[in-house]
Amino acid sequence: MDLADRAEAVLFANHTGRWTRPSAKQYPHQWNWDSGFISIGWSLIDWSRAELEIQSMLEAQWVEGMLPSVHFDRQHLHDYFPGPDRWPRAQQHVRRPGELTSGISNPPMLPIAARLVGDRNRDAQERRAFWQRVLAPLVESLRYFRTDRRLPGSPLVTVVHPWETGWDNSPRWDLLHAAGLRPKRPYERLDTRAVPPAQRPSSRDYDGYVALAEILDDADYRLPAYRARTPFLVHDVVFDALTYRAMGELDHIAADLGLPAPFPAAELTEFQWAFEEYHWNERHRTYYDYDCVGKKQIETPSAAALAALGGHLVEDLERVTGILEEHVRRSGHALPIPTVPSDAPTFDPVLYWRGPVWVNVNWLAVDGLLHLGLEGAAEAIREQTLDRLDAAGLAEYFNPLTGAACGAPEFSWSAALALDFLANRP
Ligand code: 9WN
Repeated sequence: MDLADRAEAVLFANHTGRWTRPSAKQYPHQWNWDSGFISIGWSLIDWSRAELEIQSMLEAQWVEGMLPSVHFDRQHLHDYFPGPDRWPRAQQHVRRPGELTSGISNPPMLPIAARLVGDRNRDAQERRAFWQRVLAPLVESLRYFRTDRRLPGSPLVTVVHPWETGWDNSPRWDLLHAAGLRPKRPYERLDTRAVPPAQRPSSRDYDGYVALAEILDDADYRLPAYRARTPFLVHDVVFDALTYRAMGELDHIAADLGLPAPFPAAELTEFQWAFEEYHWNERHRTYYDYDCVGKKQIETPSAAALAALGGHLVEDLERVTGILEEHVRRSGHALPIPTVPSDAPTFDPVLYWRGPVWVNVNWLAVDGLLHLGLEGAAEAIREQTLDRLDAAGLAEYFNPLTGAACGAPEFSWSAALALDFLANRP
């Protein structure tokens, strides 16, 4: 079978009837940012499933507007840790009775996907009907960041948990280690049953993740109460960049429907200025995350600034080529882009977000480079990523030194984004 057929087969196999699991064994529920990427893949082969993917995620929305990171499947509550019992108060926030969710959000890929999925439907009536159905809840999901996730003086999104960023154990979040948090309730991990522990976060990482979830739940997910007790509050460069893009995409959808812009231009400009102020580092000439507790940038080498190009708010070509060249040089000129440059002391070729190649990171970088007209660089990354997938399979992530598949096999966003890469070849 060729790569496109294999990718289609993965999506069909992971589809539950309501949504697409990231992977059958390791991640048996619906994940928010995964569903964004996955719907982009579905839009190429079965448009109605792309719409269903987005609608299903919206069914997990909170009364405050938040779209949670995980939408649980009741049939698999014993197959994944942490389940909804680790987010008990979260269940009181869910708008639709009966839905079970996590208590944190995820990078807002869903509004971006809604725009791309809509554009792929050539029937203008169907496209508009879809956009009419999803626009209001998607706008609410971004407004939530403004109303419930802002710190005084900054319009950027305050991210409360490494799981919220989707880059769980990235060295970007190693500041959590210093806090030495331990959960109150004992717990048992399930993630190392099917994937080797050397490819998964450490016990110390999990102690921190579970303890933060407890603090969040005790605070009833309210930022002021959580802020008083947590060591972890960040402005994530990828999250902020995607939020900026998401606002613009919803403005585009609203304009198409003849509605006023939900996010006025002044708001976008204010966000862009703050992005520059908090994330740009003149000395290292790159974009870093910002630690809102320690009130300083997190100067950790990673591919985050490249993934942030998918947010379409970095326009300075000199900066972009500098960041890309530096990352590639530090990684022995190997492509696709690893999550951490291979010469960094924190680099580990198989350990999850601490070095391996992830398809979504490369997809976001390619999308951003194309947006800036840097076709040559974009095509090189796209072709190398497709070669890797073709050779090693549609796995969750890859060893950048050997090309070997790591993590869960038959991973949905790897399949979905492979389809998109193939469709976008010139
Ligand atoms: C925790 C589903 C998710 C991705 C994340 C990835 C991983 C979960 C886990 O899987 O996180 O949310 O159990 O490790 O880090 O990016 O959305 O694919």
